[in-house]
Amino acid sequence: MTRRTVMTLFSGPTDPWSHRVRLVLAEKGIAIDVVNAEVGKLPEDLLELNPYHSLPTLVDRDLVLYDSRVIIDYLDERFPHPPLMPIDPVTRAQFRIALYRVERDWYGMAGDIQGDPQGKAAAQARKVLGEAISASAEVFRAKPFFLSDEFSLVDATIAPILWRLPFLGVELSAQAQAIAKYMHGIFARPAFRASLTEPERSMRA
Ligand SMILES: N[C@@H](CCC(=O)N[C@@H](CS)C(=O)NCC(=O)O)C(=O)O
Repeated sequence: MTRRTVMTLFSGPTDPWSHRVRLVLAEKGIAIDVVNAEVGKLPEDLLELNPYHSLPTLVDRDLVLYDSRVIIDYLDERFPHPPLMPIDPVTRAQFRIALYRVERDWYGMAGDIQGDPQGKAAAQARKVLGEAISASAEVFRAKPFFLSDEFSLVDATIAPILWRLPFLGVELSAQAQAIAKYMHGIFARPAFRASLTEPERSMRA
């Protein structure tokens, strides 16, 4: 096995779960070796390290982490500045519920679309995902970030899905201007630009 001296992230170049980890790394300015990988053709050393053979996977010396949520929680604790979660227990719990729902619902539906774009499930997922995101517009009206004046792990989780909407064929309702404004702000961040791979960049030409 190759000796890795810095942290390594095995990342899918178009995978939204990998994208949120790349975004957290960029927001915190963490230097890391990003290795592009593809499920089904994973490097030999990764197959040994991660029993689920999934992306993303983070290797930090002897520590091997998989599941993007475990990875971003580790990064936020290991590199506390800037903090990407609120301090107060009630607000933390609200942010965790938001993460849970976006992971389950939005990522779930995006996965249904990407898995079989021409299928029946994809057509239904496009409609339901568009409605779900549009219905959340109110949340983005009052503050520049998700219920906050600061960028958080919730924003890092939402942004990869919003970036992919045209690519996924998902449309938002005309009433969702607050989301358009939110997207504009997030996508203009230098860290967001830095988080994008080449194929992701071309999802919004
Ligand atoms: N909950 C996981 C989901 C990641 C995921 O679904 N990754 C896909 C790549 S898009 C994968 O590795 N699939 C192969 C597998 O799980 O066997 C996470 O957050 O990391």
